[in-house]
Amino acid sequence: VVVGIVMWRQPPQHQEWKGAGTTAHFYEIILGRCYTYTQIVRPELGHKDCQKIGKAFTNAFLSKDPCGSTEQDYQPLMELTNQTVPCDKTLLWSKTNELVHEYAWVQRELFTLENTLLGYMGDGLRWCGDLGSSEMNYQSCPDRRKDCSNNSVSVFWNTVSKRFAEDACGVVHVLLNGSVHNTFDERSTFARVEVFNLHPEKVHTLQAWVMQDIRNISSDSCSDASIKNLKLILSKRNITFTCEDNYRPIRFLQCVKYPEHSSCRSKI
Ligand code: N1C
Repeated sequence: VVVGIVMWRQPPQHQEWKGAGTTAHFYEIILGRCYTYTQIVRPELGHKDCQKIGKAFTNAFLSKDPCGSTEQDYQPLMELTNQTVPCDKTLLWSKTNELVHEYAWVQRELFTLENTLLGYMGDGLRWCGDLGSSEMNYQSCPDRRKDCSNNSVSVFWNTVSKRFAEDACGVVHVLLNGSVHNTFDERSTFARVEVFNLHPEKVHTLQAWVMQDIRNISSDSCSDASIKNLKLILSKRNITFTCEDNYRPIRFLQCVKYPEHSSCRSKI
């Protein structure tokens, strides 16, 4: 008689993806951020129900295929987190994540998406669920390029960015990066989603501030081909476009970081 012990490898509890998994303590983080935002950052939103909002957030993706995420999945969450941004105070950005938030931190009346409740809650986090489980997948989540574009995180940003642009009114500002190959990148959320969801009846002008890396300033970026493309798209949409290179107030922020740089050394 042969007595064999068969060692079974534990099957993976979740599907395996190429991207990093859900941020550890995701639920606690979004719940905490919701309370911080509605109680401390904007107490006028103190009536929002963070327990409900937290549940709606996780219900948008738990027990679902993380590569089949849809705008509808996030609708209940969207309805619980509506918020008004005053006209002329919307600040969009593309490839200037750090600088734009430094500027919004100083110019407190300006709103980037991360200065609204939903953007604040989701900023920098990763999350996904699994069709065959009611748990979050902390092991891996779909990578936007290697797995699928309709993943829970990308669909979230597409959905909230769309609403943010639709809600904007007056002059809208955008902070662009003049030191990358495509300053206006057609694949970016700004280009794909936000530009096309500004309402021309409410938004008369898009004003771009194009900032270059202070360590290698080249010729002006507003005359760049990709910016001409943005101007063309907006003129077809009946929105006036203005562009300013190296906007001084934001240059000062760059000078805080590199005070010894030649373009920062003149005495004001
Ligand atoms: O694709 P982008 O920039 O043009 O997206 C930026 C644009 C902003 O105007 C925001 O309103 O779209 C909105 N937005 C965010 O606020 C945001 N926070 C974090 C879009 N994406 C956001 N993220 C994550 O960064 C998200 O995972 C997305 O894929 C990147 C976008 O970075 P980008 O290319 O610099």
